Amino acid sequence: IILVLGASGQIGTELTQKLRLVYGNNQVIASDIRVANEEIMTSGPFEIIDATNKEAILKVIQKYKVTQVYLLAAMLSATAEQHPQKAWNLNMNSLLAVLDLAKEKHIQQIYWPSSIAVFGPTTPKENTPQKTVMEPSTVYGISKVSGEFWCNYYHKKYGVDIRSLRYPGIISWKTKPGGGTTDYAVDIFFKAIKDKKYECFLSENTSLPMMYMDDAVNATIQLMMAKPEVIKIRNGYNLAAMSFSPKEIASEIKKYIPDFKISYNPDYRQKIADSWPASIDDSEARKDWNWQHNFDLETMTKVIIKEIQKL
Ligand code: VAH
Repeated sequence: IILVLGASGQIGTELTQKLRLVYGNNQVIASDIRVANEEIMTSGPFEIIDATNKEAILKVIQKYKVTQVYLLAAMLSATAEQHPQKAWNLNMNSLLAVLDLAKEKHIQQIYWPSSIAVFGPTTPKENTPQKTVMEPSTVYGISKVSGEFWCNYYHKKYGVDIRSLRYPGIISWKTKPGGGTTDYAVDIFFKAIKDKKYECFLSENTSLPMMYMDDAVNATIQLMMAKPEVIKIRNGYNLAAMSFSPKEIASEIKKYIPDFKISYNPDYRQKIADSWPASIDDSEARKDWNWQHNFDLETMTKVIIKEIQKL
């Protein structure tokens, strides 16, 4: 039985939907601090859980005999800069609660997302390697790099089967993201179709590692299904699919909406984006458990435009 913490979020929503498709609706308990979308609420069990409350999580684990937890509850980079203490509390205490529940053998396996945000201004920007300098300059990045070291510690010391991926910016159309720096790449599609124009909060040549939601969800489930012996990295696999700048995604959108106009008005999120790599080397994931992305900028743009126009 699987419990998803943070099932109302951008990734949590689509991950829950895919897990229910793969394992069956009643095998996947969705939970969040707030209710989820209609489909999540009606297609299988749902529980309101504060992911930082270990006792509350344990109660649901015992109620449904949960064996695996996917912890997607977190506060993302832009919001975390506005509420540092709240972000640290949510991002760290939810992870430590779930790690302890695994150490105490209440659950057998954990998925916890890390992020390219673990890298900072001193990290090599191009083709960033799996092992390199990690000096994050954002609250979110500090929580993710700390989380990575805790995951490694609990695996080495207590044998906890924790698995993790350093997600790039994730692009989706079904669920709006909340509070991320890469969220411009989601919003731009909706604004291009609705208004034929978009004012971007990052500068035009800000190239960032990105991935279409379907690739991120499939990578997550593929990692959790892999045999333990092939998992060589327990703090967070680099994961990549593409990199693009606002200028590049705008010109791709123009192939479908020729009179689309983009303007640039960088705000505080520019500093966050500038601290992150431009591209990632994910050869370890491709080697250890056959990771392979399916969507690049062209194929992703084609799908998203088509799907939003159907809404
Ligand atoms: C954010 N989407 O923008 C998240 C992610 C690498 C970006 O961490 O905060």
